[in-house]
Amino acid sequence: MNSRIDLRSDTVTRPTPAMRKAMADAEVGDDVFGEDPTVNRLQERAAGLLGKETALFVPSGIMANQLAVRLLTHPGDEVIIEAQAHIFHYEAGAGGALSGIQFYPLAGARGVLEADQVADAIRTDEYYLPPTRLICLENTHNRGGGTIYPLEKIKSIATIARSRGVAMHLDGARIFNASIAGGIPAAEYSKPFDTVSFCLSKGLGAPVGSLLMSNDQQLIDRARRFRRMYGGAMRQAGILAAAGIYALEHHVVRLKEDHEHAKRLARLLHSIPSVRITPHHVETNILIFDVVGHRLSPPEIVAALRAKGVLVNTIGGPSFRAVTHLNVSAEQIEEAGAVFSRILA
Ligand code: TLP
Repeated sequence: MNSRIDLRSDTVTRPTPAMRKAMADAEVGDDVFGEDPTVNRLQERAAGLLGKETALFVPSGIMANQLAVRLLTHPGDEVIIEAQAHIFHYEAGAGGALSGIQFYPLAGARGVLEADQVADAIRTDEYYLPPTRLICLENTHNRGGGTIYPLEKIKSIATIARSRGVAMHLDGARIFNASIAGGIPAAEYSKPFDTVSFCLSKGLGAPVGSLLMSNDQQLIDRARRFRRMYGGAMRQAGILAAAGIYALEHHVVRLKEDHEHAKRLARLLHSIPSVRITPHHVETNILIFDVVGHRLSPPEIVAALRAKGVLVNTIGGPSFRAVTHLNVSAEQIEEAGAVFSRILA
């Protein structure tokens, strides 16, 4: 192992020895026949945690999101989405390519939309307009800076959606970060949605996998068909599911440490004159900050930090992203802070 401090994403975590043991010991079967007991157990547990009837294990968060889009729309439909959302920004154009939909992106405040913005964007029922079929929200919001979507705003948007016959999908890749930070059960957040996804491979520290949940068994049966079509049907996937079960049992409550680390790093960054960050905007494990008036360009800053063992990403313009996770300790946060002040001073 090297001593670098990797803040590029919470996707970079390595399975712990105990997680690897759970994987090695997993009872498995062929999941294409529905016979992998560990996958079945993970699906039941995930559905229970999110307060939904049924769940499907899929290889990635993108597949979970794109299955939802496919299930809840028809080609030519319109999907309302926040303009920085992962589904719109980072999924390689999948919504158009795989579901034939178009997006109606709306600018949110750190990723959060207001109900009246959404209400105004829902199309009236004219034959020459694209039918609004789906609203996708993201909680926490990645490019918003790990923002927790306020439950009241979700409920207001859902009320409008229901009254206009529009479906709702939650990209809950980091829903447990929202739940732990805000003290609201994940099932409460997920209640207003027709479909919900979450990722095991982010802050929860599993190597692979996401889940798609719904109360509608027929919808999840169709998701299984599309998962097959997209090449995501897996065989002895219980080895991966075991890591997921382990993560749900051992790595949820500890997310609060990541949040404390992120808040501490935000304060350290705030004390550097060239850095623009609002520490109280850091609600979970993602920090977004700008560096202004520095002689180095953003890619040069990334390279200089990397040379000192601290890895972060640029996310456009003067903006950078740092993400805390279970492979970053409190001491490493202090070390990273010292490296940031040396490079950015
Ligand atoms: N996010 C990744 C990158 O793709 C940006 C990261 O490093 O944060 N929804 C959200 C909100 C996500 O942040 C991500 C991954 C996904 C979905 C997709 O998950 P995967 O990578 O499992 O397909």
